[in-house]
Amino acid sequence: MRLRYAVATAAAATGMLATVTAAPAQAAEYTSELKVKGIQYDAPGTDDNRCIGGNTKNEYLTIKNYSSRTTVNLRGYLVVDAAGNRYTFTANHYLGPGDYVNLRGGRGTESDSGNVAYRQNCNFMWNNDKDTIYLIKPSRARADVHTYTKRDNDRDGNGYITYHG
Ligand SMILES: [Ca+2]
Ligand SMILES: [Ca+2]
Repeated sequence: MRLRYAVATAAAATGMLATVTAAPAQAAEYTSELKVKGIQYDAPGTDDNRCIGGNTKNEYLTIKNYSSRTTVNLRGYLVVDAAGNRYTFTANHYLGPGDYVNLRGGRGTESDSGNVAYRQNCNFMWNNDKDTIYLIKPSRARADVHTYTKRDNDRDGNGYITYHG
């Protein structure tokens, strides 16, 4: 019985994530303080996923607090790509109004003063041709979602796309 309960719970959790990531809603505007400011989805140079000497750290997502008065803790927020790869912010990370964090690939130390967090994974997360970025609240509600293709959304071809100014 206990095992059956655990399996059911896991299935429910999986279903919830599937619901969250099912249909990209590009046009939707979310009433979220935190949004995706932009993404360096294609790190400059040739992709090299070695932890030392590679360039995964130069692939990053910028999450910014667009509220004028509310401080938001990033803890429990989730970032997911189109393939279901995910990263969860597990440490407290308080973003005041206008504050931001760059979520970089590779390994490093999360730092509020340096506005940086690391996925602690040296593999690239964001596809260089096309992908979808899901920023999910701890409640599993969507905070922000963007789908891109290199051809349509990165006209100058520098690997960076701006979403919110
Ligand atoms: Ca990439
Ligand atoms: Ca660009």
